[in-house]
Amino acid sequence: MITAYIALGSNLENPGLQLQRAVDDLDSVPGVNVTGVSKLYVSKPVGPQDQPDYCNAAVEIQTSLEALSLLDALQEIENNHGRVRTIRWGARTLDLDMILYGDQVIESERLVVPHYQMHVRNFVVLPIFDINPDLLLPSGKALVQFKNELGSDGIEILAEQYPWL
Ligand code: ROI
Repeated sequence: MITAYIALGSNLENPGLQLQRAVDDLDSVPGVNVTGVSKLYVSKPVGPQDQPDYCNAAVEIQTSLEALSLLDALQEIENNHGRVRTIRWGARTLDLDMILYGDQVIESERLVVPHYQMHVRNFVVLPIFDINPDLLLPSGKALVQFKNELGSDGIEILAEQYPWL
């Protein structure tokens, strides 16, 4: 079993509900068990500003799936939530990003873990910190160090405890 962390984001069509349903969808994937869920956050868009605020959260899972099979499962859930890929960094109904997959470092065409922008995104780091404040990255760096560097500009807690809504 591998412990992995998935970041969730949505800014269209009832974002909080999109994320809540996505947690349940993930837990029902064969070979995936959700073992931790963060608080629910609302955050200002990073990237183009002419789009709605985001809801963000993260989950910890235990999985028997290979990394690329897990990626397939995440993309299938995104598609089931009506995700359409139009403009880069544009609004979306559901984004599921694999942030960490055990302590593996993967740099393939389809998948890069640890996620290459996690250290600049407080909407990724804060939710994972909720679940595991002692987490160490494959580099040996502590998650809390990212959290302290990033601060909490542009992000607020919407709900403390899953189920959030
Ligand atoms: N901004 C915020 N606040 N939250 C996100 O989940 C998010 N996702 C993205 C981009 C467009 C980069 N901006 C975001 O993909």
